[in-house]
Amino acid sequence: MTFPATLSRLTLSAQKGGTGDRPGDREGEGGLLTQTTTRTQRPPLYKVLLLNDDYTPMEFVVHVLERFFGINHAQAFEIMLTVHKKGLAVVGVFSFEVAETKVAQVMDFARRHQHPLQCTMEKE
Ligand code: TYC
Repeated sequence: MTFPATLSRLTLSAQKGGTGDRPGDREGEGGLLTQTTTRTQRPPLYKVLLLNDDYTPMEFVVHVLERFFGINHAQAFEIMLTVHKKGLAVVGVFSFEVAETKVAQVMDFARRHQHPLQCTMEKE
């Protein structure tokens, strides 16, 4: 996956463009030099959200956070409680592909265990 670059072109007006000594010089073409700067953009990031429900066991959610997000037990328990009390929490921020994979892994794991746990992603 590649990300777009921002190109900005600065045109320098000059009566004479270069000496003609170097291959890039364009003497005899109106005396204009162009300079292009390239900025590589950062890839967009995506928040992965875990949603509360009334049925998924708390210990299952803690296990999901440990297993798929590498979160230690104490922090996983805290995040689970935040979701339980507030309705949702951000459990990580990733590239599109990684976020998509985490969401799919969590949704599949929950489905296989017949829990209604929901996991989604949104652009940061
Ligand atoms: N609310 C659930 C319960 O009381 C626990 C829970 C927490 C469920 C977080 C989902 O993402 C969740 N068993």
